[in-house]
Amino acid sequence: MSSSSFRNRHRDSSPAGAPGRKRSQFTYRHFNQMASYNTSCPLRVVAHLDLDCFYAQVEMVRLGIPEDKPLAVQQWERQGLIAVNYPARAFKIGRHCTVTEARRLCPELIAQHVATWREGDDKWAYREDAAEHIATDKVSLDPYRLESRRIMRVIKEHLPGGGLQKVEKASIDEVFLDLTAHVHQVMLERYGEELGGPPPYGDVSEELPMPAVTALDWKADALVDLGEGDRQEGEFDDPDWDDVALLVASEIVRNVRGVIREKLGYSCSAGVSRNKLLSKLGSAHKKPNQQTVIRNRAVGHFLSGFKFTKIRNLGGKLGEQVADAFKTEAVSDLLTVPIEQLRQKLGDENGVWIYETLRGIDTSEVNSGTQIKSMLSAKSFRPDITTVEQATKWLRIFAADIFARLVEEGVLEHKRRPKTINLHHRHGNQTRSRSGPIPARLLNEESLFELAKNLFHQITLEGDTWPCSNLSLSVAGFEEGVSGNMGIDSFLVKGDEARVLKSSESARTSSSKEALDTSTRQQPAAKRRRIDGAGGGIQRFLTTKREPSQDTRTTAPEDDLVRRNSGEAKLGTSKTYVASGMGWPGEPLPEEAQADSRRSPITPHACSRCDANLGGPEELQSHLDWHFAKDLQEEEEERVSQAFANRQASTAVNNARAGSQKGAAAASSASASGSNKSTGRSKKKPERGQSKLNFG
Ligand code: TTP
Ligand code: CA
Ligand code: CA
Repeated sequence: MSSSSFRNRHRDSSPAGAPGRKRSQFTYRHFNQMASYNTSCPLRVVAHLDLDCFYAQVEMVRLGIPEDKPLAVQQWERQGLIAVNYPARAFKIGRHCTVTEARRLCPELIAQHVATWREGDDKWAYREDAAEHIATDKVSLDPYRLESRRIMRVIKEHLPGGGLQKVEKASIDEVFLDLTAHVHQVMLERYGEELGGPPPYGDVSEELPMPAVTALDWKADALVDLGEGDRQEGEFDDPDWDDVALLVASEIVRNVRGVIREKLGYSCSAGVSRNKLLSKLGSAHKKPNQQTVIRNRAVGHFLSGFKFTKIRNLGGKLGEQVADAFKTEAVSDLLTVPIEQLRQKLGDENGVWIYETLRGIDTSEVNSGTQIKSMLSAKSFRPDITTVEQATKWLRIFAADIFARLVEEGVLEHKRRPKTINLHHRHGNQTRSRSGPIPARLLNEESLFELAKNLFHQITLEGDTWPCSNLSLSVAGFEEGVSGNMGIDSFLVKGDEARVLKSSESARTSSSKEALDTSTRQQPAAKRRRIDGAGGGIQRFLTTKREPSQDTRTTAPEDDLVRRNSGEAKLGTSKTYVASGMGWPGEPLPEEAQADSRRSPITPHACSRCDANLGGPEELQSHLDWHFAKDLQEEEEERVSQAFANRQASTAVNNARAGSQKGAAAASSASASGSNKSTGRSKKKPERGQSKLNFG
C-alpha cells in the first residue's frame, strides 16, 4: 500500500473505546512488526550514511591538514582528480579537472597523490614521485579500504548488539542502517504508556492511540518540507507514530555521525526515511555534514522534484526506455500515468516496479551479511612489458595486494577463503587466461605467488606472450567459515570441485540467456533475480545473501572500488571481444587498465563494455561486477570445469591431499592444461551427491 493511501485511510476514524478522539493510522500489529524488521512495516526506519569527499578526508586526517584547506586526491599526472574536498569545490574544482586545471583555479590547492605499489616492491606506499610513474606504479586503495573498515567497526560498536543491529556496507564510503528494531525498543522505553500495553480486546489490528506529543524537535536536521500542493496532509496534522519513529532514528543517526567524527575525524551526511531508496536520495540531498529526514508525509513532494533517472536502477537503459516511452524524465509527469499504461508500455514487472518506485515504495532489505566474492589486482602496462622477469615482479605485487586484502577478510582466522585463482594475460588483441584451485593450506602470499607464476607459465607455453599489455590476477569462489582446521578443509576438495562444476553448468544456461537480453542488466531487481535464479549461476559467484533487487551492487565495496580503479572492466572485456573476434573496440583511453580509475572520473557512469549508461557509481559498480562475474563464470565453464572433471577421474585429489607446494603446482597445472581448448570438452556427469548440493 502506498504511504499516502495508508495515511488517509484512518484519518477520521473513531474506534471503539475512544469516541471522538483521533486514533493513529498505525495499529498494534504495525508496531509489533518493527521488532522483526518486516520490510513492509509502515513504521520502518532506514538510514543511509555517505562519507563526505571520502578519499580527500582520509588524506586530510592522515596528514593532519586543517579542514578549511582545499585538497584534492590525484591519480597520475594528466588524469582527472578522484576526490575533491569541499573547500576546493568552492573554487569550482571537480572530478573532471586535471591537477593543472585545478591549480589554475586554486593555486594553494593541496594535491595528494594516491598510494601506489611499485614494480619490484612488495608493499604499497605514498611516494612523492608517483604521478610520473604510471609505467611502474599501480594504485593502491588500501588506505581507503582500511579507513572504511574502521568506520564500519565504529558504527557497529556504537549501535546496540543482538538483534537490534542491521548494518549493510553499501560501498567503500556508504552504509545502510535498518534502525527499525532499535527504534522500536527506544519507543517502548519512551512511550511505554501508549505503546507498551496490550491492544484493546487483545486485537492487534486495533489502531494505536495518537502520540501525546504534538510538536517534534528535529534539531538541526534538514527536514524535507511538504510543498504547497499537499492539502490532504500537512504540517498542521499532528505527528503520528511514523514521525516519532523517524525522529528517534534521526537521533540515533546524529549520534552515529558524532562518534565517527569524534573517534576517527570524518564527517558524513545521512538520509533518514522509511526505506533504502529514499534514504539514499536523502543523504545526497544536503552535503557536507548534514542529515536529511524524509517523513512519510513528505515523500510525494520530495520525489516529485527529481528526474527519475536519478533514482537507483533508473539511471540506465530502463530509465531511457521509460523516458522514451513517455517523453519525459520528470517524476512528477509520470505520477499521473496509470499503472495499466506503465505495464502496457514497459511490461508487467517493470511497469509495477516503476509505479512503486515513483511513489517511494521500496521493500528491499538491508543486508548485513554482504561479503566480498572476488578480488582482483591488475595492471595495464605503458609501455608493454616484454620479459618474464617483469611479469614476475608484477605477479608478486598482485599476490601481495590480494593476500593483504584476504587477511583483512579474515582468511587467517579461517573465516572465509577463495577457492580459485585466475590469471589473465593480454597480448595485442588477444587475451588468455588460466585458472586453478587454491588448496586451503596454500593460502599464503608466497603460495599465491607460486600459483600465479605457474598459471603464467602455462600461458607462456602457448607462445605469443610478448609484448604483454595487461596482466591481472584474481581470486574468487569465496567460501564461508572454514571451521577451525585448515588441514581438514583441504581434504574436502571433492566438495569444492563439485561446486565449481555445478556452478559452471548452471552458468551455461544462464549466460546464453542473458547474453541475448542485455537489457536485463539494468532491470529492476525482481526481474534480474528471476533470471539469475533460473540459471543459478552468476548470482552464486558474486553474492552471498544479497538480493540484487535491493541494491544493485553485488559484492562488497572495497573490492568494487579496486575494480573500478584497476581496470577490471577492461579485463573482462578483452575476453568477450576476443571470443567474438571483435578486437578491442571503444578504447578512447588507451592506458585504461590504468583504469586505475581514469575512466571513472571522466565518464563516471558509462560502462566501458556495453552501451549502458548507468545511473550512478553503485549502478556502474554493480554492472561491472556483473560483467566480471559473467566472465569468470564463462571461464569456469570453458576451462575449470573440464579440468575438475578430469581431475575427478584421475588421482589428482590424492595429490592435493599429499599437501605441499608440489601439490599446488600440480593442481593448477592440471587446471591450466584442462583449459586448453584443443583437448576438447567432454563434460562428465557430476557424481552422485554432487547434484544434491544446493547452490543458491
Ligand atoms: P563518492 O561518495 O561518490 O564521492 P565523495 O565521497 O568523494 O564526495 P561526496 O561528498 O559527494 O560524497 O565516492 C566515494 C569515493 O570513491 C571518492 O572519495 C573517491 C572514489 N571515487 C572514485 O575513485 N572514482 C569515481 O568516479 C567516484 C564517483 C568515486
Ligand atoms: Ca561520499
Ligand atoms: Ca558514496
